[in-house]
Amino acid sequence: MDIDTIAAIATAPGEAGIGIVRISGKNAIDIGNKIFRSKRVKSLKECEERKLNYGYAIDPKNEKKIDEVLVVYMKGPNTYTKEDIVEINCHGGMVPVRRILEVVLENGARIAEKGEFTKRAFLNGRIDLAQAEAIMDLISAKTDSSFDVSLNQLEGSLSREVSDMRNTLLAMLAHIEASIDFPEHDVEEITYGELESQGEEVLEKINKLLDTVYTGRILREGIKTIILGKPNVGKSSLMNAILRENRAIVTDIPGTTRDIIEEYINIKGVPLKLVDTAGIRETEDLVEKIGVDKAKGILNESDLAIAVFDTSRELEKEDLEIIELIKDKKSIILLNKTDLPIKISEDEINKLLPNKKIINTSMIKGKGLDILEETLKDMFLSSEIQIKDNTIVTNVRHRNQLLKSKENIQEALESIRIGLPIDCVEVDVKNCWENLGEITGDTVGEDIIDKIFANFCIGK
Ligand SMILES: Nc1nc2c(ncn2[C@@H]2O[C@H](COP(=O)(O)OP(=O)(O)OP(=O)(O)O)[C@@H](O)[C@H]2O)c(=O)[nH]1
Ligand SMILES: [Mg+2]
Repeated sequence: MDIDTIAAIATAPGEAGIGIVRISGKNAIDIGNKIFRSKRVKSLKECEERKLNYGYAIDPKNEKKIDEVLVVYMKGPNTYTKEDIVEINCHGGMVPVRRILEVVLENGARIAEKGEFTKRAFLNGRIDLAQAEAIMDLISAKTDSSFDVSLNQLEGSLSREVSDMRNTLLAMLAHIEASIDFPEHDVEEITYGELESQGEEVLEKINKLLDTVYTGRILREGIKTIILGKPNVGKSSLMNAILRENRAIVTDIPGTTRDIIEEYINIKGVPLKLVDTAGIRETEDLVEKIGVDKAKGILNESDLAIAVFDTSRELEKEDLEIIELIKDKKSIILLNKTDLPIKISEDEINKLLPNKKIINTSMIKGKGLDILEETLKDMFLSSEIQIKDNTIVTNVRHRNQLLKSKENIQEALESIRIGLPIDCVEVDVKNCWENLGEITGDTVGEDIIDKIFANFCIGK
């Protein structure tokens, strides 16, 4: 294992109240000592552990002050990485953090790779792989609910379920070993019966976890919701009204929005990834045309469409095209601009789009938004998003491992049922045990570990 001392800037780049440089490894405290000066103490080592100490970071070459700092050291193994850690809090901003990092590197640390602090926490056995991935998910969470799920996973919810299943599989393997060692007829019969029920138990648990994958994706990415309609119907106005800010440009010129605009928002507990698009119409304008094509592309991969119509104008051929596009799609219809004289009736739309929720709105008057929000809540919160205390699979790698394990256990069960020799069963049970172990990192190659941590941010 790599045991050199690593360092990185732990805070986001840019101007901020404070910036933090973190050092981890066996020389961390020595390095901290070399660059920290304080009126109160001669050396960092004299200071109390886990307490912030006021002073200056200096360059030991010339004793020149770099910045005013607060420094803390923590001795392993009760730290994030299980190694000795020093954290230097300096003024936020690109220059002070970079300068302090430079002097730390000159004095014996090397720059940390992406995710290397967390990788050490994993390699040193403080957390398992699923928990390490949860940390990354916490940092990148875009919705409250996905944050909650990741926190659950960090606390070990998924790891516990995986470990329970692996224990059952180990018990199965022990049975199999016993029956190979004592191959009397009656032992074998008992073994097959018991193996079947244990295998079914594992399969059921895997299926239960796989059932959460759709919810997991929604929590991770939000319900991808496209706002669709012909030009000038009020799509961007709707986007702004939902976000309660002037995010998208609104004008009375048709074709105002050309590129897509994406934002995350939580509506009554429903995480949405809201996408405003260019109004759908035939156009000669090259830029607008690309925007229209993009909108149609996004519609295909969306979970929900909010189709907006302008009730102050008769239905036009573009509206009919929209109707055609969303006919078989989960969608909500907004009849907008109801503050103006109405030219489209709800009945007319109802005939063309039966069984769709239709809401009368006026973005100018702020009418109908509350009904829209309630509708979204009813549509998604009750049926599709059940977080509470359930373990939810949000990670694609975990899902793939579960799918592989499912195949393994199904094959094992098949062999048991048709009475194939016990060593055939053994192979599949063992594969299942290994594939599940890759989720928590108990059985996983170095290449996979490297790949996972390479997706982390620097300084974590
Ligand atoms: N009277 C009235 N005007 C509205 C309403 N909603 C939007 N508008 C106006 O309609 C015009 C177009 O609104 P946008 O939100 O830019 O429409 P859009 O669908 O995004 O248009 P494109 O981006 O061109 O496709 C603006 O002048 C809005 O102020 C409404 O409910 N009532
Ligand atoms: Mg627009």
